[in-house]
Amino acid sequence: MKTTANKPQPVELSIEKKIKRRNFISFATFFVAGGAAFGGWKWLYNSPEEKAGITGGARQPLRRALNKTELFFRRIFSNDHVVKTYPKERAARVVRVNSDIGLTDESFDVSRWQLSLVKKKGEVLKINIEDLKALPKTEIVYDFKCVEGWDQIQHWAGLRFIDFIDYYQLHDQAKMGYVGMETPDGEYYIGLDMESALHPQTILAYEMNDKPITEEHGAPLRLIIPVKYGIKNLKRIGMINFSNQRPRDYWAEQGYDYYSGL
Ligand SMILES: Nc1nc2c(c(=O)[nH]1)N[C@H]1C(S)=C(S)[C@@H](COP(=O)(O)O)O[C@H]1N2
Ligand SMILES: [Mo]
Repeated sequence: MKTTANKPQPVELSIEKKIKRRNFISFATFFVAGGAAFGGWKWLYNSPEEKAGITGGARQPLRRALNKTELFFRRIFSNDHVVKTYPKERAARVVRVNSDIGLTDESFDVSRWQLSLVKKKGEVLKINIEDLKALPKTEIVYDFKCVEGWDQIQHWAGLRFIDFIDYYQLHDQAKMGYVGMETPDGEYYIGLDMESALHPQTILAYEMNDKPITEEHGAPLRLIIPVKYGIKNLKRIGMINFSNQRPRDYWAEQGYDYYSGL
């Protein structure tokens, strides 16, 4: 290795000059930022409060900022954000079973199951599993996450929700704010923001590990929505509807975050 001794050093500002310059910059920054902060605070203090409501009491500009932040996060965590996927070999062979609310009705018969698609109030379309299986199939292998603290790489397949929307001509419904889904007995129910429902990885699943979904995992049709925690992944879908108001949601009623996004 060569030594580099005796090389001329680059000319530098003297230490003292550097300190002076830094001090000037920090004082200037302090005054400008401080002034702006005070002005901003006065502006905020004098601005009207938003109307009373659930979030009532916050100054309007703050609420606007909060609403924007929420929208911003909902955007990134929905369509622009794709959940990490894995090769098939990484998928668990023994898939964890979590809970069975809405799956306990003794009279339920998978072979007679039909999906009720509520297009409008009073306009219900009944759909068979074969109808859905005839449409393009999409597979996904990803890390399924439950709020209770476990996760597992799982392999699911079915019809993308966005393809379902397209095939059943639900474009007007897709302009609404929310999708609601319930088990046939109405015991378990979820509400989804439309952006997450239309996410390209959201699937109406009928297969797990290349076989029809078993009853405990939600046969014949369950929701797989990788941008959300497990609680939103409704097993045994009986009904799907659309609305501009938040649909009822089982776990949100128990105090969990309505969006439960990842
Ligand atoms: N109908 C129904 N769907 C459900 C649940 C449930 O209790 N009933 N539990 C949810 C929760 S909390 C999780 S973590 C996943 C678990 O799905 P799995 O049993 O296939 O692992 O299903 C979700 N969907
Ligand atoms: Mo869960």
